Amino acid sequence: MTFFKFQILFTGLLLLCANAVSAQEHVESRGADDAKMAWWREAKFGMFVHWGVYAATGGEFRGEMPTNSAEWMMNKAKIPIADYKIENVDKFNPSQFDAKTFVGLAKQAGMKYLVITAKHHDGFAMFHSTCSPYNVVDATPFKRDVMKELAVECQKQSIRFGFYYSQCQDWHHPGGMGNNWDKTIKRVSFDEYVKEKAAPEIKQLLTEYGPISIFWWDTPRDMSKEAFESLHSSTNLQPGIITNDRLGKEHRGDHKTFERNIPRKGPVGADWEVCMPISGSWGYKKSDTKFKSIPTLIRNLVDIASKGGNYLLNVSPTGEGTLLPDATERLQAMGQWMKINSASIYGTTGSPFGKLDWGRCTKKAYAKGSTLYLHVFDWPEDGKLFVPGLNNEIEQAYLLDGWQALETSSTDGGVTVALPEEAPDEIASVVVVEVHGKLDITPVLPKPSKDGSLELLADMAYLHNNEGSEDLSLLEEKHGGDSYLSRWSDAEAWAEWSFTIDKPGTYEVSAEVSLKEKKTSFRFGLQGQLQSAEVESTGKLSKYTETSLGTIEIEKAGEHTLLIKPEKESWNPMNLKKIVLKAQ
Ligand code: JFZ
Repeated sequence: MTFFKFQILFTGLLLLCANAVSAQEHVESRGADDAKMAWWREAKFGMFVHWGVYAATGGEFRGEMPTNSAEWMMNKAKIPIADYKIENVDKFNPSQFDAKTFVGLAKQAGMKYLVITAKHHDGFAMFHSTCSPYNVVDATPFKRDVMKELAVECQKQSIRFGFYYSQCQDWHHPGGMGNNWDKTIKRVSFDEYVKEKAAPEIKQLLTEYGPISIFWWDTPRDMSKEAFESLHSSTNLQPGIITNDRLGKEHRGDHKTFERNIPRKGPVGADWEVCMPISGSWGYKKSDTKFKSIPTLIRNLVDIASKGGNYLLNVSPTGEGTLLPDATERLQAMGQWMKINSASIYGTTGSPFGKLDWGRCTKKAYAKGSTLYLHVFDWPEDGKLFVPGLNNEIEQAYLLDGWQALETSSTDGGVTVALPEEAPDEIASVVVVEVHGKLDITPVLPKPSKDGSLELLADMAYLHNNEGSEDLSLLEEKHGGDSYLSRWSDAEAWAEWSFTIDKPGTYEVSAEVSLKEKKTSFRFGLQGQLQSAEVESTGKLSKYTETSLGTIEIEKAGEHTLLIKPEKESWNPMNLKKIVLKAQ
């Protein structure tokens, strides 16, 4: 069979599967790749593994701990290749490593896929590379192809398997990027590195390790078209493989990546994933005790799912080849929660609501109705869970843990679910609400209080910042209870707030801001009637003052949107806590 025919057959099979699913469930379409992305969207939760020879010393170099994240030790301590070999490569002997136990732990946690560093920036191949002896089989006392062992085991345990590969940075090959400290390197071109090492290694990974579901590029840098093409083309070797957005600047891949932080809102119409270390460092670091708490980890998973994304949670095997008990315990606790609650995570899509006071929501939409999974973080003391704006007829409501039926009552503003006194789970209890028909939810917008003033807080803003990517800097951050817009260095990034009013008229607009530079200018107001404003320095970014910006006319009652857009020529970064509208 030709490769082309094979591909048609394969795509056909995938489409068949996808159709079988959509008969029951209306998965939100995100375009041409629906069939290919189906398993990944369903999965929601994966394990990321940073494992390399840096783990042999736990990120330490001759008694010094040079870096926050252990896999960067060679770079941060400017370790020559020869010394890295003596201190790390020669000492890498993880005799306790057992692929079966390791993959079993991912499975126990409820993770559906595993992505591991086949080669990180240090250039060391954690597989039996056929083009460079700088690899775990030929260069370490361990001599075992750990990628092969994991690939085999993942297949056995039905965990999707993927490789992380640092395609541009390679601190070992003389053509790789990033090593500017080892003066013994006799430089060759980057294209030569791609030809001699990156391309053949990637090809090997995609042909000799069974089915590979994910290829996870990292740290894109400028490269020639030819280099880009030779790396990119390899991914065709695995039909249906999913790639991230970090191959090159113009390469969008199949999904966006968010690093360490969860975006406030998921990007619209795109697949995305948050990768995050379970502790502080990606690679195993001896002194790293910054393990995230079990509640944080579970709530992160829920939070990400409620925004429509996937959670790729990183763990860091030690030089012995095992995880620390801190990591194991956390994964097991997540697994315990998932055992009861996974129906509220797998195969769900993002919340149809705005911000919910008590927690998060995920959903599954079907032809005849929808299932809402209400994740209650803060169990209401009065036993009444209010779901704002929900207008649908309720078919039934119950606790996911134990299926205890719950009474509901509908009012104008939404639905109230009567809860038992005790939360089934202190971290996140799931209340399932099944509704009839197409989802009908009235967005709950802020409106003026009785005295006629309306507060638009930072955490209510919609930010136009390319979903928090680095290229448009503007973030909403929390600091001791307060939320504020910050790091607004980019004049292309802007903010908007939607609200409703019942009294048309003149409103005075003021803003609580801070500003280090002398002054900054921007435009503000309703769409189509923006006006200029300027605010003066408050001395430092941590000092806020309330300043009047001017007045605006609101001609109709109902829904409106107020914007703030930097003035490109005269913008200086300001922080903003809130906007206040006062009826005149
Ligand atoms: C990269 C690596 O340098 C790091 O060691 C780790 O593997 C991580 C998963 O990826 O680090 C990055 C990459 C991208 C950003 C930040 C750190 N980013 O886009 O903000």
